[in-house]
Amino acid sequence: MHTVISNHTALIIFAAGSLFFADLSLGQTEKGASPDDAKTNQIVIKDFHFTPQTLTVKSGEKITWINRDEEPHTVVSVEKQFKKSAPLDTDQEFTITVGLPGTYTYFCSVHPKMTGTIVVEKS
Ligand SMILES: [Cu+2]
Repeated sequence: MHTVISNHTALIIFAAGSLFFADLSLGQTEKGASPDDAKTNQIVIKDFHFTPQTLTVKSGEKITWINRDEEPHTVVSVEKQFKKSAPLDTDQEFTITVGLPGTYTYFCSVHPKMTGTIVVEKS
């Protein structure tokens, strides 16, 4: 019983630590680029997956996708909440500025099983 509780606590601490680290690295990227611009969030396309699968951002922030696969991929909003990308070749990027709060789902039109979600919160 005691052991079970300890393991659980350790897991929570680990999860909290990972979140903090992710936040920190995003902050550093922003600082290095251009401090006056809105925060830029990145989604990596690799091995036929969007990572992170679900990204939470604030209205007005930017999101950049970058294709790290050898295959072309696209980024297409299911409900046309943003303009679709051109086919992205290896290392090509696509950037949008997110609009109204809501949940945006998107997919790759070349490989429709590739999907991702953006959760936009009020800024
Ligand atoms: Cu694809």
